Amino acid sequence: MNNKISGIIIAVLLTLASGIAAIAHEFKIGDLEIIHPRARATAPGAPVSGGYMIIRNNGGEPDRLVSASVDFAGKTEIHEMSMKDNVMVMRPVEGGLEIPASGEVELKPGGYHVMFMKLGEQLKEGEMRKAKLVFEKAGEVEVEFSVENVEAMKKMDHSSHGG
Ligand SMILES: [Cu+2]
Repeated sequence: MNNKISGIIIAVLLTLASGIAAIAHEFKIGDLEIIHPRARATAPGAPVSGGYMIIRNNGGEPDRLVSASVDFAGKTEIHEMSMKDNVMVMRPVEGGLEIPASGEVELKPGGYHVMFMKLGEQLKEGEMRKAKLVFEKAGEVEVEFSVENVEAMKKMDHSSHGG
C-alpha cells in the first residue's frame, strides 16, 4: 500500500475514533462510571475554571473522590458550594466527596465542582483536556474533560479563588 493511501486510511480511522469518543465520553474504573466530564471554557487570562460531571457508583460500597489533578492548572480542588448569609460560598470538601453505594453524585454549577485554580492557559471550547481523578477505593483514573460553554453562576464568580 502506498503512503498516500495509508495516510488517508489513518485519517479516516482517527476521525471515526474521535467521533466515537465524543458520543460516548464516559470513563470507568471499578464500579464507578464518570459521565461527561466537562470544564468551563474561560476568557483569556481568567485565573480559574470549574469541572463538572456525574459520578455513578454501581457497587455496594461507598467510595470517595479525594483529589483531581490536571496539567493546565497550578492547583485543583474538590469544592462544594452553599448559601451562607445569602451569599454563595465555596470551600474544599473535607475528606473527599462521597459517592454513595448504588448511587450517583452530580458535580454541576452551583453545587459540587472540581475547581481549577492558577490556570496556566486559556480553556477553549471544543478542546479535550486530560485529567486524573483519584478515588479512595477505586484508585486513579485518567479522564478527559471536554471544554464547553458551561453557563456561569449568575450571582457567583470564582475570582476570589484566583489566589
Ligand atoms: Cu470552587
